[in-house]
Amino acid sequence: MNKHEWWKKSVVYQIYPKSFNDTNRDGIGDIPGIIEKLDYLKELGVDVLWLSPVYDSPQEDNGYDIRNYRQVDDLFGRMEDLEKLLEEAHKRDMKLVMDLVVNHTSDEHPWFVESSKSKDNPYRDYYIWKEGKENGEPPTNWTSVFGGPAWEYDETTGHYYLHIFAKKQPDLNWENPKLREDIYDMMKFWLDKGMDGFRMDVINFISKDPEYPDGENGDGSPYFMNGPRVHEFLQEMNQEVLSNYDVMTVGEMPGASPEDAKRYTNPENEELNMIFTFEHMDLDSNGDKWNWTNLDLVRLKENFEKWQTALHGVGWNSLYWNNHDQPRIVSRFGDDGEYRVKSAKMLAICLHMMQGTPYIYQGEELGMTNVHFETLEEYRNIELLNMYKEKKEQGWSHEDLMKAIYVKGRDNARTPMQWNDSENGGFTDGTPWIQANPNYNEINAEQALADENSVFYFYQQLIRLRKEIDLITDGRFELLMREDPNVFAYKRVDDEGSLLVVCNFSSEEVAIDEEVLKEIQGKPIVITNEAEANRDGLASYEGTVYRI
Ligand code: TEU
Ligand code: CA
Repeated sequence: MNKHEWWKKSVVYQIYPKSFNDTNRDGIGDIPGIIEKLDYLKELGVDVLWLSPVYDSPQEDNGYDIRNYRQVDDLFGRMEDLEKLLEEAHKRDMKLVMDLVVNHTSDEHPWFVESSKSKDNPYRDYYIWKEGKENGEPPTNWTSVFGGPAWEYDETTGHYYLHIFAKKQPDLNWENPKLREDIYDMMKFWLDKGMDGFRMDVINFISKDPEYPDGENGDGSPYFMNGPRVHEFLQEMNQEVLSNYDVMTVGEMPGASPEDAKRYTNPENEELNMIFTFEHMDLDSNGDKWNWTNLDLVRLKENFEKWQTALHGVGWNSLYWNNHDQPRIVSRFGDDGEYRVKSAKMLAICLHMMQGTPYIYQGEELGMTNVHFETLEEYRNIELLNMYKEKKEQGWSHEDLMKAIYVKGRDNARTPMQWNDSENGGFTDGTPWIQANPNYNEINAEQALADENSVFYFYQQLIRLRKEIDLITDGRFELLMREDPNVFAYKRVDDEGSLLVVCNFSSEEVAIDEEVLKEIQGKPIVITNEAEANRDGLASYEGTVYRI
């Protein structure tokens, strides 16, 4: 590992600013609110902070629709606040990574306003405009990720523009070299301020199939992802911008396979440091994410094994259970009732002992859970609100829809961070933009900091172990007990020895395979969530790591 690869030994903490900490009582988290909590984050021990977008935006998709890339949204504060945050983070030896959303902008971005004016406007080719089909239908049958067609007809010029996400999020045309230059300049603007890198939103969507064929899956995939020029664009971006700074990059990439990931993250290709895969997040649904099913642990294990093995010695993995788009992991693959604390710790062990850079999403370190709002009116997220309408028309019942929202809705991740047991969990003294999860009385940072057995201190310990034990960063991955439906067991191996990780994903006591048992008998424990570890089997939701 060379010194520029500091991100291999780092743990990243994702902040969703809108829901983190409000200081001016408008019910919306803000940058001064983040500064206030830097010591808390330092105490946790994370190395890098990733901020979801704080740029000027009409907030159709909570800032993933950017109107001005070089300005901070008033909602969150001013540029001086952001500069202060950067300075204060650096003072504490933490890095700050920005969200880079360049597959699309807001339709209120001046580029788009110009682009829509006429077919010969100088900004016309900044976006993807096409004529409709002869029969009057949109250019392709692609649908938007947020429902409805991915094309919007524009009266002024009689053409359609492409929006893979909301209507208010038109896709940029990366085929246009002028657009690319403008993006690179904007990236330099932030890196010259001292920012430490970027998380790149749906960055594998920037190259589309130039033929624009109709999609076979009814949604346009695979034609809008991993297109023919994506590697070329990323290499150019690296050449023009990234290679001149000591920064980290992580590309969010729905629909990327381990083979794709090898190309994106192999340092020889000079593209990105790592990517976010979606494969492990899609295992508990059938196709459409709202058609949820229970998790089959055997498939989850296979999937991690595939990624761990494919990228070992070639590229680099990111490791995550949670982000602002995903339900809370303790409610999803753990138990948010009786075994909340225990299962949250087990899940943390399971992920953090793998090879890659772990990401912690705000509140994960407290074992925060999914939310069950009574009425649809309490929800805010555009994706789930659109989905509700669309599926209602298709005949889904209200009950089934609410259930799907409880299990899969993105607002599960977006309820306010729970700081203490005062009103709104201490997030705001005003009216929060989205209600707090009522369990803040019991689950909150103040409580966690006062309890030495909390999930918080467990994460702290895991982060520390990563600094102490090189095997965690470097070792190769070997899956054990492959067919077992409840136990996720694996080894991390190098020349010096190995770590053996056993995790019970069930509330039952379960047995361990003979061979594994032999290996761990009497061996020192590195970390465990179980007081009586090292018996013949595993207790409910036990997670234990042995040094072999
Ligand atoms: O997400 C990309 C993405 O594909 C998700 O929309 C995902 O499919 C969905 O959340 C599953 O429910 C990124 C951002 O993380 C997300 O917040 C944005 O809404 C989206 O891009 C558009 O910028
Ligand atoms: Ca505020």
